[in-house]
Amino acid sequence: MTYWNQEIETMDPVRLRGLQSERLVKLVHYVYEKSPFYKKLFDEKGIKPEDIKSIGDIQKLPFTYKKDLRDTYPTGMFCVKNTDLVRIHASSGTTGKPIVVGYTQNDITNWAESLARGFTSVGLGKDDILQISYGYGLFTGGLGAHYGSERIGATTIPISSGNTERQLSLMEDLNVTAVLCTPSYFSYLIEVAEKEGRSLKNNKSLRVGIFGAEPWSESLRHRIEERSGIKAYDVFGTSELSGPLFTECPEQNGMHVWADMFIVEILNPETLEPVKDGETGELVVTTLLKEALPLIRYRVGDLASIENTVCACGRTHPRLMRLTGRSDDMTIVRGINVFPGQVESVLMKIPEVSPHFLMMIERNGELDDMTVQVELNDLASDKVEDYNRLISRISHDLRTVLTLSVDVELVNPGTIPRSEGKAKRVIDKRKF
Ligand code: ADP
Ligand code: K
Ligand code: ZN
Repeated sequence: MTYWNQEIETMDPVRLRGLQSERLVKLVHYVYEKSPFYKKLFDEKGIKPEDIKSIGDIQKLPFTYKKDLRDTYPTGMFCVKNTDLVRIHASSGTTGKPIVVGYTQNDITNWAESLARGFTSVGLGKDDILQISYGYGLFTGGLGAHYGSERIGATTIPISSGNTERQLSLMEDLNVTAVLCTPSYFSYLIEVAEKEGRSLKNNKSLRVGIFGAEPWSESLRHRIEERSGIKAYDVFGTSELSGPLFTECPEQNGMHVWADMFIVEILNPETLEPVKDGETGELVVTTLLKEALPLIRYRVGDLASIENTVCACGRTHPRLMRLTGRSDDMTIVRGINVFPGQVESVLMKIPEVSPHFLMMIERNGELDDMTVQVELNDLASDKVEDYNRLISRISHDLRTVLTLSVDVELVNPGTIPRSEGKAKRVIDKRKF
């Protein structure tokens, strides 16, 4: 077992909590002093930095929201002046007006450190060749992964997303060992490679994929691993917390949240009380070391669960389990909560369909109707009876998982638009 930073990664949980306490106390003084936003927020809530004596006091601190970042657009929540900034990124704006985030030199270093730990844990190092197929630019995916890759001394290919033919050629020509991109884009790479008769399964060097930036299911992981012969790991991050940050270890059982840098709380969305280990709730994160844009009890907007037990890999840091979806990704159809991830998990158990699908929601009179467009792949038969059987199977499985009847429409291979970054799954035509 290799570690990037064994002392920290395997630190005794009690000492780790002590370190968190120490850093939280410092953070509270730091933001109060440096940021008019936080000073005002604390004053309004009647909180003094001195009130926070340890991590046990964290619940006294106010929450912060994406809305705060939007209201103070572009840099109103920053704690440093331009002199100390070295980088700016912006969120992809999936759910509204984009937000701007900034980094000091130390912020970039710690970000790369987070990823270096994760990359090392899945066996990547100096001898590896990493193809970074996340978008480069304002999106944090490309440059974030790039700095992590360089940090471990891997040969880094900054290809960015898109230009699928070239992705496949370079992958072969340069003996790439790991690819980093969204799971939906990698599914597309697999598909194009197969179509061109150069299935990734026959690629001898490629062995690891680190996929994230959007929700994906365990069944899609199996599909990807089976069709490409690689090991596929999940990575989580958001622009506000830095970008891609937490990666799965070889256990493939949750992403290690680096507790020396972040405090994670999972709260019941109604009571805002902490839920039990393993229970799903709202993800709330406090950044312990960020200088430019530290966040206190930030309501990320994702539903998640964590496991605090020591991992079989030896790492003591909590694991963020696979995310069901962001809370604002959830659609309510006939009063039932529906996540695209649920649909994906059903579809990926059916060999004849591709990972590309669309959920179309309409209102007919008083009722919501959802149609799931499911794309067939080359394994599908063109006999009418098979076609009908497939429709009934998918409808049945979706009804079981969603507890909702939906229409299923099968479409030909290649019909649903492909995404080079985050996939768009829901088309909601209802007017509210
Ligand atoms: P935007 O919020 O505009 O999409 P980001 O690129 O910062 O901008 O997206 C971060 C969000 O992407 C997370 O809050 C989460 O909802 C989603 N996300 C990122 N990685 C994963 C992952 N591995 N699994 C599920 N969702 C993820
Ligand atoms: K500068
Ligand atoms: Zn582990």
